[in-house]
Amino acid sequence: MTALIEKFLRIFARRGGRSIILAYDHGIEHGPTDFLDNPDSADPGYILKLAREAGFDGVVFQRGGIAEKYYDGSVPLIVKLNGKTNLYNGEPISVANCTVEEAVSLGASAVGYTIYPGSGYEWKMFEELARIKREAVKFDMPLIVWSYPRGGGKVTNETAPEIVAYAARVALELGADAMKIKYTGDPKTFAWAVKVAGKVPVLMSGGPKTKTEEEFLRQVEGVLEAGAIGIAVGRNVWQRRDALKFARVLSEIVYGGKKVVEVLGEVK
Ligand code: FBP
Repeated sequence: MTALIEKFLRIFARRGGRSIILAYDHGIEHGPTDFLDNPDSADPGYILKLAREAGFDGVVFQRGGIAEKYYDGSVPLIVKLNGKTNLYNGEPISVANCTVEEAVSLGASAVGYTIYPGSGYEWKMFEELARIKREAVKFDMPLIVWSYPRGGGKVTNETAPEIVAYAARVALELGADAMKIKYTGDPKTFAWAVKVAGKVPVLMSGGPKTKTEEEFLRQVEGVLEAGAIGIAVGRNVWQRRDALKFARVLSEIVYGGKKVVEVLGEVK
């Protein structure tokens, strides 16, 4: 275990080594349509309050619009250093809009960076990530890599088990101190991704809101069973009308070690 992985776990996995991080970079990644299901979620202040009241380990914000203007220090912050919009239609690429030094000055406890392995611009993101890694080490900041294979003509299914495992391995090899990867859909194949991630803690990325609460809770149960330390999710929490109630049920599973069957009564 490296010192930066230990630091990440100390801050973002405070309870039994388990972690729930609330992702909120969707305003740039998908646009405000993501906020329509629960209009309160358009307000970053609401997201901070939600994370705090649910007792989550952290929030993910972009630097400018959000971290600079809303962050109040009440929940550990991960500043997402790069981002792209949904309006962009080319080969997947996401470039930095913030440095590690700037993230530190915004109060961040860790930084995040997305790579799209397989993209025609993979080399560009890998190069930038290498620079960021050097800077992160200098500033003693854990680096969380969002590893989402995409583009280039070879990635046809982002959640195929071999693709997710490849995503995990790439994040390990490029120096991630924690990683966020998509769920393969079953614990057995996800366990392989966790294994090839080596010493790097794995968080599941949520994806679009599932039809039922139970469906998402089963995914969470599956990733924990597979050895992931937790989840770094957005839409599946704050798009729900009763987001706080759902967040608390998630906590019972992730931190409390409960099974889905034990909490189903609370979400029905
Ligand atoms: P969700 O839980 O809402 O999927 O958020 C996780 C996340 O990684 C966000 O940080 C990011 O905005 C989004 O997914 C990007 O998703 P994609 O590129 O797959 O549309």
